[in-house]
Amino acid sequence: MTEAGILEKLREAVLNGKRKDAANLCEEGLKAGLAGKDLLTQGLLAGMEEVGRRMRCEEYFIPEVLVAARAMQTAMEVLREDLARNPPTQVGRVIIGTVSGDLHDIGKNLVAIMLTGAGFEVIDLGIDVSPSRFVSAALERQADAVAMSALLTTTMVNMKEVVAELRKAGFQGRIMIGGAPVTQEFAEKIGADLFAGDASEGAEKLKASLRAA
Ligand code: B12
Repeated sequence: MTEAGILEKLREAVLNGKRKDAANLCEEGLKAGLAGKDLLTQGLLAGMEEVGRRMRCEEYFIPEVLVAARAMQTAMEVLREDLARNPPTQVGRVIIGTVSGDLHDIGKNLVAIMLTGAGFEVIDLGIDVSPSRFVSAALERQADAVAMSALLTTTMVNMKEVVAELRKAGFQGRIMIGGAPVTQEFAEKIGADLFAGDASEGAEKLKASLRAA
């Protein structure tokens, strides 16, 4: 198979959630002399980008996104060693977590997947993340953005404190929020920079916002 053929098949394998095919194609690509970062960006991430587009058009739903993400993660294992030697250029570094008191993480995990797919380095703090943990991670890891998720009307209010604490600590990056009860109006009210209604839109908006900076 030609190099272009391998990349195209890899993109399709992610799109169709074929994890064994994706892993085998990465092995074949490396053997054929393709760079790990090209297999990542032009194969795996290109596939995830299309997944995001299909999700926005409601051609793909959560199950398709999750199998695509699993295929991407399996194939990434094959590339790990090569990528560690020649790391790809990152779009930016994002700290993500579900806010204090909230244990819902399915949406947050989807956002992390789509951000990774868009080329971000994602540091996932998990669930029930306190404002001080968001702040220390953002500063210590010199993040370009902090992304927060909340699924409860009783916990979304905790986002306000995180925004205030981040600003007080001098954090200069973008702050993006989302989750079922969260709205654009709420984001403006608490001083967050960005709101998105779904994971794919979130990745696109953050990328565009950092590019414009
Ligand atoms: C699964 C679920 C649970 C699971 C969570 C498992 C897990 N690992 O996440 C369990 C069983 C643990 C649970 C517990 C509870 N739950 Co619950 N749960 C749900 C349920 C059924 C689905 C949520 C979900 O995962 N949706 C799918 C994901 C993909 O959607 P999403 O999170 O909204 O994410 C999308 C967008 O919002 C966006 N997004 C999300 N986060 C972010 C972040 C950023 C930065 C961006 C850009 C975008 C973004 O992107 C995603 C799509 O691409 C909802 C009902 C529903 N249908 O929504 C109730 C629901 C959220 N739960 C509810 C409640 C009340 C509870 C409990 C309090 C129940 C109880 N009495 O114990 C507890 C609270 C526990 C806690 N402290 O958090 C209520 C909330 C009501 C409210 N308005 O506050 C809901 C709405 C059910 C209801 N109708 O009453 N729950």
